[in-house]
Amino acid sequence: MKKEQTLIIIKPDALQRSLMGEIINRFERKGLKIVGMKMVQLEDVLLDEHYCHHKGKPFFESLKKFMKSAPVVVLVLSGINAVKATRLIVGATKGYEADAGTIRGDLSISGQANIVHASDSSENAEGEIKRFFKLDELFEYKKIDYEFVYGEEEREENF
Ligand code: 3AN
Repeated sequence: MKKEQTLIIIKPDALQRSLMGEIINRFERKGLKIVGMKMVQLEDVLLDEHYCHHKGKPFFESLKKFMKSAPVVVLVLSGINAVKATRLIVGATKGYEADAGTIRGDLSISGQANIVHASDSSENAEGEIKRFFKLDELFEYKKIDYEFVYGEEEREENF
């Protein structure tokens, strides 16, 4: 168990389909703490970096076009094992394969328009958070439900 931060992108399809509140609500209800949140228009330089593992694949240009088609909302979530916990809530990459109960399983049926991005490892999360947020856009604060979201042994100062 470790305290982690992870990066979420709420994609243009979620914005167009009025699903942003529903998605943020699911992360909040889980007990994840929002420590950064803003709306941004993505551009090529950042997308080339973020999706470099897909460069050269047939869907790369279309993925970039989709990600630029409307603003996105980026969030940094904090919590115990936040990367894995968040990936479980988000579900498998393709909406038509994702389990019911997950964000993608419940709200999408596409491989590309799959509602959210969530960092897939602690190392990638660190790099992605730096890519999208300046230090002064991330916040440290105590949330009043903290003692009920975690057990005594799991709590630490300034979680
Ligand atoms: P995940 O978002 O689950 O980590 P990745 O990193 O493999 O999955 O894919 C990044 C994004 O690229 C996906 N969220 C999706 O929008 C797009 N993508 C992945 N595979 C495909 C595909 N076969 N066809 C179209 N778009 C895809």
